[in-house]
Amino acid sequence: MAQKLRLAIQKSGRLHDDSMKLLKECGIDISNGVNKLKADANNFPMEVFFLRDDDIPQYVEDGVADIGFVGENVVYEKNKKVTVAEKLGFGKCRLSIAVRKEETYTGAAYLAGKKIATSYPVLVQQFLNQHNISAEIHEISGSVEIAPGIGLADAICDLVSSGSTLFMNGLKETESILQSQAVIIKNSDLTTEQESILSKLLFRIQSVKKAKNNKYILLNAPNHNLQKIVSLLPGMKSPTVLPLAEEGWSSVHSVLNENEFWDIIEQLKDAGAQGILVIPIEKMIL
Ligand code: PRT
Ligand code: ZN
Repeated sequence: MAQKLRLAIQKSGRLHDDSMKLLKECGIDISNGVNKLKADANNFPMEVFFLRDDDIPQYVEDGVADIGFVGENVVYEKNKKVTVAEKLGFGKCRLSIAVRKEETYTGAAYLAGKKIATSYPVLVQQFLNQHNISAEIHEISGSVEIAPGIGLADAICDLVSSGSTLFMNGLKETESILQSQAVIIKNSDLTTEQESILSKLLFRIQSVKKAKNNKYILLNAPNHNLQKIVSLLPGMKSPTVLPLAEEGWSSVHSVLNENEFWDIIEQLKDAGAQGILVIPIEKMIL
């Protein structure tokens, strides 16, 4: 029987929906069993396991799952024998030190001799070692942000995204020790067949990610400034230029990167471009 790739994703929580969405965008249909422990993909040689995120690195190291979608914060805290194969672009957050807002934080040295509450003892200890600081780490598994308020700790180290949890608990973020996002991890002993399925999956994921970072742009350009407008638009190879029914005008089609988008739009308008349409791209294969 042909082999399947076994993927572990979070059963429920912050990474679940984005993981499912990414699979869908990759054309992988696993609509048949989200409430079960595992589900088969209908149209891709893959089986999906739904697990707690903390357990995913262990399952992948042991080869119970071949690959997993999980946050870098979990990968580096658990420190299992797995390889990061690709960043996924969702679940972005940072692991940060925070103290009571009225404290004066003078840098990492502030933490010397202090008590730090965290669910990430391994990463916090690494940070302290890098700065040659000794402090007491108090490991707790949830609601870390209340620790300073109840006198359990002087500082905390926890995940932050918007910062509102810290703010509501009278804390301020003072130092980031890790930037994190969801990644694919893989077992180190995949068979050739499994590696080949993984390459297909990675190819699809990269196409989806590229498409998200780019927009398709259409505009009308006066022919007298066509050269200038085309030079502003790199495109995948070079922009497409088609004559408009109206004499003296052309339609120009191209692809623009999200990062340079607003800059270039301004320059295009200045060069006389009109009727600019910007359209999302679903997949992009170079
Ligand atoms: O049940 P299971 O063990 O699977 O889930 P979990 O409760 O351990 O994890 P979950 O679902 O909360 O988070 C899963 C992953 O999402 C994390 O491991 C991170 O990789 C990622 N992620 C991204 C976050 C956040 N952003 C985040 N903001 N995980 C947690 N938070 C928490 C943080 O701990 C704090 O309590 O949100 C709060 C801070 O958010 P802001 O917006 O107020 O700053
Ligand atoms: Zn968890």
